[in-house]
Amino acid sequence: MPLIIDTDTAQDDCVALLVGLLDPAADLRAITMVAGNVGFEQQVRNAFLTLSAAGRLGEVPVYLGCRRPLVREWVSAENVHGDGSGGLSMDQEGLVPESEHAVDALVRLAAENPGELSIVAIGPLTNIAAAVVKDPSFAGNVKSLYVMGGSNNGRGNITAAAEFNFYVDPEAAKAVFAAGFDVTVVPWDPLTLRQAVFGQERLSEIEGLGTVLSAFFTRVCAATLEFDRRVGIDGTTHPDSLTAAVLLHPELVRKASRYHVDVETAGELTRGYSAMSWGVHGLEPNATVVEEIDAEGFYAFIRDLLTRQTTPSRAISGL
Ligand SMILES: [Ca+2]
Repeated sequence: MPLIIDTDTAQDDCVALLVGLLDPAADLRAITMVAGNVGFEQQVRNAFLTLSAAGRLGEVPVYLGCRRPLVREWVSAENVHGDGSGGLSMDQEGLVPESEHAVDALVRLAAENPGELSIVAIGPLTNIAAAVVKDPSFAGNVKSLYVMGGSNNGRGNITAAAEFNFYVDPEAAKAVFAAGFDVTVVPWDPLTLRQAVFGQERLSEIEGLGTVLSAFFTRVCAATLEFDRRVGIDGTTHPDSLTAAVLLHPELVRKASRYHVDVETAGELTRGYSAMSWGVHGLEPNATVVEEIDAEGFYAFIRDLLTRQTTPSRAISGL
């Protein structure tokens, strides 16, 4: 399946990139970077690190996109993710992103392959919204848009009401849901929080695989695991890799329903809140929201991916 991953690369974004890079079902055409989790340049380093860990450095182009939200100041999640790669480092000499802007690349690639490309958007939706503004035919050219964001009438993570990606750029998220994409949403709560958490037993099993990728996974998830435990989540969370996985393997979805999704931009306490209306409020559905997955199947999918032997394209210090 031809796809683009739009990412604020840190922690589970790295795992999602591994899915795009290594799953035989995936044909990853581009990585586009958007302001989100950690500093922009660090996110780019994390993406190159992940490409190297997968043994695919230089094979998939990295495009740099919007460096801040549409109208707001950037908010980071460095308190959650640290540098986003567990302190791993690599000589980045000569690694150059594409010169074309990510928004231009998104518009161009979608127009060159109308109805064929899917986008997995696992950061704030700034690049996607900008592409919609730039090219009114963009939404129609994209086959399907898979969004990690919001909560389905559940808890936020950055505030009580809001999930991080929608909180950081609520105007972008609102614009994307109004743009007419064929959109599928993987929300934070209840889906990710209840079904895509890897507890100690699974983490030990992954660590015991003894591959480059299992060591990479353990390192990039370490800071987030520490944070999660402090806030009462008993394991690592995988919203981004889950989003990529359900695009490539729809059989992992046990239940999904049509909703009208809109995003709060004006609320005093609810900036970035996702209002997911389940069909009784007279609103036309505009999104499919994943409600339940095959949790064991998802874990097995990630574990099997990490079992693969790879040779890093460049030496990674810390692995
Ligand atoms: Ca992300």
